[in-house]
Amino acid sequence: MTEQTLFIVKPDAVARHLVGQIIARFETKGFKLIKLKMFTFTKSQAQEFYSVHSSKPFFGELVDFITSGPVVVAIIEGNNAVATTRILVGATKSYEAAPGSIRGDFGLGISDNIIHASDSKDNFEKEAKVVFE
Ligand code: 3AN
Repeated sequence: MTEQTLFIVKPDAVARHLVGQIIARFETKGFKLIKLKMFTFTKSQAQEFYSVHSSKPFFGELVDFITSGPVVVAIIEGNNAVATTRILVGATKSYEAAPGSIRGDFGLGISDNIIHASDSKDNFEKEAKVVFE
């Protein structure tokens, strides 16, 4: 079923000049780019974006990291976009992510884990509002 999702190339990956390679993975897989933007999160935008994690011990670290430099956010469209994107992204802890996944191939960190992707249609809609409106 054709649907949309959102991913964010995080500050670590932008700083390491991985933007092109990461976007290419989604285009090669068959997804269509719908929106693309480079920007830097403000603190309040980051707190809203990650509000589902506000009670977690790593919330402060998460907000500090995502606001630490520019990010690239994309909305993509294609078959089964939400779940398939999560497979392409890989496990949260990059050092455990499977080779072949984006985190598995490009990083070792947890906060600095290369890429964010919406984990549901509801969260995609909420996240798209925070970053594009
Ligand atoms: P994912 O990004 O794989 O959906 P979530 O939703 O469990 O992972 O966590 C959101 C973000 O919070 C992760 N991308 C990661 O940057 C950060 N995070 C998750 N677990 C930890 C942790 N134990 N320590 C520090 N940061 C974490």
